[in-house]
Amino acid sequence: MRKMFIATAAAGLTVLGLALPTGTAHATPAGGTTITGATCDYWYHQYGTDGNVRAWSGKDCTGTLLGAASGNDANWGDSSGPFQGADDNSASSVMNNGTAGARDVVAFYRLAGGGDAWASGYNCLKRTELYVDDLSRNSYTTGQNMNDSISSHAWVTASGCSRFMS
Ligand SMILES: [Ca+2]
Ligand SMILES: [Ca+2]
Repeated sequence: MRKMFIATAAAGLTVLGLALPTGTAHATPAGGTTITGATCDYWYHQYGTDGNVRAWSGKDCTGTLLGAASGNDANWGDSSGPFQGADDNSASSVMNNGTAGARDVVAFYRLAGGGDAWASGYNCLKRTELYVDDLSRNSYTTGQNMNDSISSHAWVTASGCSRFMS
């Protein structure tokens, strides 16, 4: 029994010893990039308040710049406007480079369809929030996660939103 106990304890230590460095190695680069928003910070300083909303395929404003829009786009998956085709259900980070005004908040919708999309879930990004480097931290008014699921957007007033992204 004693011999068996020692063997088990040793095996347990080996598992811990192997698991800790591996877990740390994986968590640090990914977590660091996501949390600091270093690339989003860079792009925000490039674009400033040029009047557009932007979205990227990757987290922290990396991957493909899906589009930049000074107006609304009621369908990110159609063949017109600043967001088209594969832009639908692809955004993992977004930025509000809007200029101060009445409609300087961006509402992102889970579905396409303009005004009709409100009921299917939305969440709003204020100018003062600047950007969201990881959409998976946010959810729509209907509860669904926002990562890889935005299908349309519109510039709205803050008073028109009941939920804000962070
Ligand atoms: Ca994505
Ligand atoms: Ca479109």
